[in-house]
Amino acid sequence: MKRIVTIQDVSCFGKCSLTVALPIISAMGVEAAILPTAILSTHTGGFKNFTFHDLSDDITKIFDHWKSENIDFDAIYTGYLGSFEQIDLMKDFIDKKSKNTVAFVDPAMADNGKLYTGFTPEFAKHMLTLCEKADIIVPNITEASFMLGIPYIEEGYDKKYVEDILKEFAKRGVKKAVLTGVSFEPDKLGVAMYDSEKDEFFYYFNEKIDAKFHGTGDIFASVTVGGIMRGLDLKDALKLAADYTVECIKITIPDKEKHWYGVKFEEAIPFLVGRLK
Ligand code: PXL
Repeated sequence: MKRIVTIQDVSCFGKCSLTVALPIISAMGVEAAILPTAILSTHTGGFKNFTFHDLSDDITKIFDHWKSENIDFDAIYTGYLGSFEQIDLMKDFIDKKSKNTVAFVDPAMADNGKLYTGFTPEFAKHMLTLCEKADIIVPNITEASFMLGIPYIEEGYDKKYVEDILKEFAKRGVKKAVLTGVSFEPDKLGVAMYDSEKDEFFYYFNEKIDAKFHGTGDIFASVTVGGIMRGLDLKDALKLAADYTVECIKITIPDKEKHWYGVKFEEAIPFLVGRLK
């Protein structure tokens, strides 16, 4: 059984970051170790007056203890990080990883043209320095545009816009760069990927559903890294992640007033597990 360590916040209520990564990775038959970077009462998207308790002081102590116990991971998967310092701690952790450990970075910090509450363009630039150390990154177009300092185009962009972004990440050292939320046609949404070693682009599209939910990027990232650990190549892992995310959204739509804060990913777990057989 492969082992992932996923490093991101615990939003106690709201179904994102660790509260989706842990159950999804476990359901996929992959061991999930966690390192919570902060504890929030809820996620920051739509709730007011959420609490935020930073756990940065514990991170180095936890890494040091794991090192003394010779604990190793098949993948390091970082998600939402709360500070510049946390980004630096992740860079250091990746620098010290074993050669075969996959460094998977989801620079979760923005969507729909806007940074999440509390983040700045400078933070996005700093996140880029973590992405540069990764084997695989999975930003959405908003995150990519903030990191690279290029204009965010909501719709009507062409393949060149997408492929220039992916190549820019490759130039900066990313082995396989993925871009999520890519759409060239009104009713299709999907992902683009550039494999710098093979100099090859890959696209996968699914139906575009007219609804947005928090946490779907975290679900997508968790399934992608879980799929790779289950032996899928990145293309198949991306297809599974896109299909499962769509499934989660479809299940949630009839109940979207009550579940605006996050999708009912739990009800789609049989779909996910079924696809891994
Ligand atoms: O889903 C990304 C995410 C993770 N963690 C926190 C968030 C969000 C998105 O809003 O607020 C705390």
